[in-house]
Amino acid sequence: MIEINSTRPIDGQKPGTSGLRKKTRVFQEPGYLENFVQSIWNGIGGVEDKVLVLGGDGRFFNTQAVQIILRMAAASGAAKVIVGQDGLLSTPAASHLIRARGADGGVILSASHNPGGPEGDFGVKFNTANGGPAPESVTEAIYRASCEVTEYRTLGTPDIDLSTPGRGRLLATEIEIVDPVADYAALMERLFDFDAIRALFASGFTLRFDAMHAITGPYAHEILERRLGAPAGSVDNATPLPDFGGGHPDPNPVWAHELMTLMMGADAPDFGAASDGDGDRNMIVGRGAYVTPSDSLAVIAANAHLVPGYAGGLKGVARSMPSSAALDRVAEALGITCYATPTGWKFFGNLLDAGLATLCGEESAGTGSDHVREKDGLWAVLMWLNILAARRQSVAEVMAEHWARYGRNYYSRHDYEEVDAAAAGALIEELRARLDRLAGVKLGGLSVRAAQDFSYSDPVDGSVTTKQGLEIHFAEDARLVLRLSGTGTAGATLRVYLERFAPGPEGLDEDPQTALAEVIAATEDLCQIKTRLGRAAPDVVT
Ligand code: G16
Repeated sequence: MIEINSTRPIDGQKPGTSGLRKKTRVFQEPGYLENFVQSIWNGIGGVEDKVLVLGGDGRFFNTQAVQIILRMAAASGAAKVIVGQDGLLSTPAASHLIRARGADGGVILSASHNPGGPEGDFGVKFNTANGGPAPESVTEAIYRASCEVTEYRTLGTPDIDLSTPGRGRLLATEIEIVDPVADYAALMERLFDFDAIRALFASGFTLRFDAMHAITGPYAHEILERRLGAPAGSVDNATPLPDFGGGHPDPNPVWAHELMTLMMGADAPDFGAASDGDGDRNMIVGRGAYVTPSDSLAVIAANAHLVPGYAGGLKGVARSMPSSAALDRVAEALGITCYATPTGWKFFGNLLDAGLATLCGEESAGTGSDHVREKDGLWAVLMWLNILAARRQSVAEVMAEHWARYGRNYYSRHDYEEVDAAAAGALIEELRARLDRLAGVKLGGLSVRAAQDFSYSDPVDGSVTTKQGLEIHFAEDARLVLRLSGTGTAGATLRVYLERFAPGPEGLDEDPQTALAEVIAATEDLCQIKTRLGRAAPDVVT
């Protein structure tokens, strides 16, 4: 029954910031997915007698890919695969299942916020036994295996019916089909004060959650509407679709513009939120008040004591280096350490496992805690709801008080998408070569205080990761970071992160692009992005 198919290595199966992401049609090429999955098995020392979790965000090709992976797990002797009903699991729910069931790891099918469909993107990610994205040592081993793979194992069996929870067998492998929402919803009930949030809704508080036709629809419906009593219809675009309704399931003001328009208008509800394709990212917006991910993380840290699951205090916090220093200010006030890591959730895993950090987050709309080992979109929404239920203030009031106390880190990210990879690479390389000579240089109205090529030494396992972004600090309490995205599937994406601190009490209410004008001008002065990349303006400004 086991089929052993000979194959040859396929170029480019190197996991990026978050697993292997390619165009869907690339994943659909004969043997492409099989080669990579076999390379995962080989890279982690085989799956014989192991327990795996499997599920995805429901994007086009999810259904077929789940069946292929089930057959390959069984053909390689896995003891058990726990799979989400209909092949669905949000990324945070998969992380939770791995941990709760003591599984050896899991395969998550998603290209996150990237569009889906036959012309969109697909992705495969391996998470380890702690529930988190595989660290670089493991992704490297998987990549090496992909360069050496000569055969893959599968079965000639028909597809398994995944439409009903229950248990079955594929060869000797037990297949357990689970409700994708149940365990996760129970975890949320343990962390948050559901009574207080229910009382908030009962008092007339209104919410709009945009699931963007992606995986969080069923989760948000169950938790926000059914368990917490948000009015029916509070969860919008709640049915997951294989192409996300043709949209771009990235929860930021650009791609969630319908929600933004609603929240900035006269009929805005009290609270708005959105999540992405696989449910790990979030956007938070109050009536007339957009909250940047970096600010959201800082507010969550400052108010975590109001939430039952975190009432005991925070052991420490962590943020990705390009995220703003708003979190650092809260950490200082709390007397705890704030770690700065490279971009990529995998870098938080060791800090969370070792008990050095309780909360962590990224400017790219990811926020989370040690309850799982992934960022968690709905968790962030519940954090805010719990905080608002305890404080009984609007989002705008919470933000105003936060800035008045800690000062405001104005922040924006400018993305130049699908630019020529060679030109973007050269821009970064040339700037890297000039970093040593930048201190003291005047750029626009600002002067460079220090410049560095960010590298990270993991305080837990000592591993060192280099070349993680070019960081330029200005004497005027401003900062510029440049790096190339590791999640794109076409050309290169240059990310420009801009930040400037306003201590207050004056000047806390400016438009961020205005407040950052000098940093934007200094960036152009420094690297002439627009001329070199042939773009008049960034493609996405968040
Ligand atoms: C992934 C990673 C995040 C990272 C983001 C952006 O998110 O998990 O840690 O911040 O990519 O990475 P880049 O700037 O390299 O594109 P997701 O939601 O896409 O899995």
